[in-house]
Amino acid sequence: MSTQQLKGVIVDANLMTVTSSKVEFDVDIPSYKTVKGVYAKGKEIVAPVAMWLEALDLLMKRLSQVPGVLERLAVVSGACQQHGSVFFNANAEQALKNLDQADDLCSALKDSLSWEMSPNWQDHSTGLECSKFEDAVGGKQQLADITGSRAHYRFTGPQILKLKTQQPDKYAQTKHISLVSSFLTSILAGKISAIEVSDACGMNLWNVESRCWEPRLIQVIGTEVEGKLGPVETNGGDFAGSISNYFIKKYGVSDKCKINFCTGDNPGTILALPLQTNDVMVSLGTSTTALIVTENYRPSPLYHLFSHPTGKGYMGMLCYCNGALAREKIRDSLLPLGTSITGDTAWDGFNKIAISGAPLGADDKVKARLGVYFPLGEIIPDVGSQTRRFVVWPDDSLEEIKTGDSDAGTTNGDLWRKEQDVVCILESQALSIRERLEPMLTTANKCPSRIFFVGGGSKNIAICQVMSRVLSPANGSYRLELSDACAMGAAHKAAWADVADTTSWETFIDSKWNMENVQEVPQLAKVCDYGEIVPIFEKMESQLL
Ligand code: XUL
Repeated sequence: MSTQQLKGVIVDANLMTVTSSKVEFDVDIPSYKTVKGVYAKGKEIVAPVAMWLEALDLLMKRLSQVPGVLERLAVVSGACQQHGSVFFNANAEQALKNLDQADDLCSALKDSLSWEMSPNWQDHSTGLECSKFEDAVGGKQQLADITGSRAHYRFTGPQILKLKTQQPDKYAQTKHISLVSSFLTSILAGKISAIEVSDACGMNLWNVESRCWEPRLIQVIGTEVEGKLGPVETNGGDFAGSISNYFIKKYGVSDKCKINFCTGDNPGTILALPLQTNDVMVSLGTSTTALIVTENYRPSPLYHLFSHPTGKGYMGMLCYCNGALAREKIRDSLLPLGTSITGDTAWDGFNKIAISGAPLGADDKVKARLGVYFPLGEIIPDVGSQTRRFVVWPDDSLEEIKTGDSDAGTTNGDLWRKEQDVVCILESQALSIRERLEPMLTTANKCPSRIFFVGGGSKNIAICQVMSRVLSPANGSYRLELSDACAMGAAHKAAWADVADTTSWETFIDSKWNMENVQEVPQLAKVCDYGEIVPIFEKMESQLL
């Protein structure tokens, strides 16, 4: 259940796709008049819960039109937009139990919600509430230490506090609070179901290491909230129960079908790939995201740590605002003034320099060139929009090169030719990732085991090669086209749950995943030790703050 669509993917026991279907909220259920699945009013962004119920009915109808599929369905799981919450009132429990007598989900549950809306992850309206969460435990770092993240507007705890403060009647009528994921589990199982452990880490309420609701944070809202939240399921392979009779009667789903606990979309995405501990997925889109499977719980206010959705270990998530746009600006700066090239050939010049340019832009005078290319304000580090260039001298001192040119390219004679931005932007983007991954890696050399590049930028092999040279994975870099990653991950989770009694996730995914789907990224000759530059890169970043 994403922000804009609900997708259903059915795989067989070997993870081969059998069929899939989807419902696009704006297009397929236009009566709600959502724009990209939400209603936005200033900083407040919400989605109508009833629309999701209609979407689930419509998706099931579409899937039931494929012969011979639903009657063989063994397990259903899900991956849902994170942080959103659904507020059930006292009618919900009975209404869910009686689902099989209903004509449709929407009319069956219309009187079961204390608030008909669900706060969306794009909401920005909880600044005041966020400070209360951080103050309650002593600051950003302390909150990250406990919950895996500093306070965020979109996180469920601050959103619940806002509802309690601004709409106390609705809060008082709330008997149970679900995340979008546990809401879906509950509908499918026909009973209020527990929040899943990985998604619980997107709330600023859950103590990730102690695996309990954190009393000091519960207290920020009020002790009554713990009862409304209920328990958290920590075993990712477990079942909430059997599928509700509603789906058996109405859509012909097998009566043996079981419901595995649904998780969040990012935890779902990490299950889309065969990632083992110390493997990293780097998504090179408009923004940049890196996901890592880790055994080291090393939180930071700059990124997120969740429990791994299998329930064992953790996953780190680095989200950057800048990515493709910054690279495109450098690419365009190389073209003669006033010209433009579109399509893949636009990258030819950039790629040639990327591959042939000296690592770290080193030459006989300069040890390294580092840069900050942020056309948009950045999250990691938390700074405003800026473009800065620094040279590292042989004694490791840093000197900022003032180019007078804010965005891309410079004509500052010998010290920085605009071509040098090419290697610099790719290496600096990768160094920032490497800096943050290092504490989470348990390999001897603090480098990842494998890297999987996905997203638009991964189609450009030169970009992958230069970034991979910096990240220095011990067991190779790969790239692949990954569409509907979180839905695929949820399907994998369901298939694993069916055998989780006897097979660990790691063994399962390793034996089922077909490495022929991925393309190996040829490694460039390794000619420098990027590990040595990381502390200098950190020093450079500290000058931005
Ligand atoms: C993650 C986040 C988004 C949503 C999108 O913290 O807010 O990725 O989960 O669905």
